[in-house]
Amino acid sequence: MNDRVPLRTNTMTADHGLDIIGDIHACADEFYQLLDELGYIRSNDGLYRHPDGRRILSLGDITSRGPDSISMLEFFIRHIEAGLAEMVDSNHGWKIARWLDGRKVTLAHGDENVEKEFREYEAEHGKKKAEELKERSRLLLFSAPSHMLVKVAGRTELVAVHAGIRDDYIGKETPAVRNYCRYGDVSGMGADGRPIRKDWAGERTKTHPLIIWGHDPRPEPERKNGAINIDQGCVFGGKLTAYRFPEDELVSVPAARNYSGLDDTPLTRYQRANQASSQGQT
Ligand SMILES: [Mn+2]
Repeated sequence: MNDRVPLRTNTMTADHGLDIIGDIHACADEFYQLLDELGYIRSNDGLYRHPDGRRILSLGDITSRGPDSISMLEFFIRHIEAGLAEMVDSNHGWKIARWLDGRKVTLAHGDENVEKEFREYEAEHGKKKAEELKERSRLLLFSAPSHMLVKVAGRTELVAVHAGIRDDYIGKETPAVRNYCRYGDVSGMGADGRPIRKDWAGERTKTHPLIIWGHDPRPEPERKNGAINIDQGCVFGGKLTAYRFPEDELVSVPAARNYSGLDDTPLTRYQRANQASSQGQT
């Protein structure tokens, strides 16, 4: 159904614990630092394993904007194959998948960095190796489920999704559901040319299952109506966050710097908007 590439499973159990990771955006240094903080240890085969058997679940957008997209693609290809990690679909992931599939797409918003990294990879490792990695990356990204159901004793206790989900979409994989999970509740474009993102979590009327999401950065993790945003804009100089399940703990590492090349970032816009609204309340 997903461009002839079968989807991976959309169900996980959390027997030994899960570490759900927010938007990495090619920030490999911070990602490996976070794995270290979470207790993962690099084995001789190059794979990161947790002594308690915990697993990694990425909310997607592992590439683009930051410096190390290929490193993150290779990490998730290898760790998903080894059963040590999983990853859901995302807007940048979907764009890169279509680019790797030879579709006509415009690479922008940091996706052009991925193309540049693949050119450099080919110059260093040759065309054959580059084509192999591109094909494996294409399969990795196209086979990602739109959202992950985390089951405890057969019941869905947690949903991990990139940009958001409606409660009546949970467990479904239609084009509308997949689109919503990638981009969230978007209604047209604002005057600044950016998509208007509606506050789907704020409008949520249920509090179960717990929904862990990213995509829309804010300076601190935000809990709202049984949903937790764990995108702290690492690539914009914020933090990379993990949500530990079932411990219900948040662990973040600070970004070494703002990698995005932008002065006006989602984090600065968030701060401006919140200053404006708190001044409006006086
Ligand atoms: Mn995103």
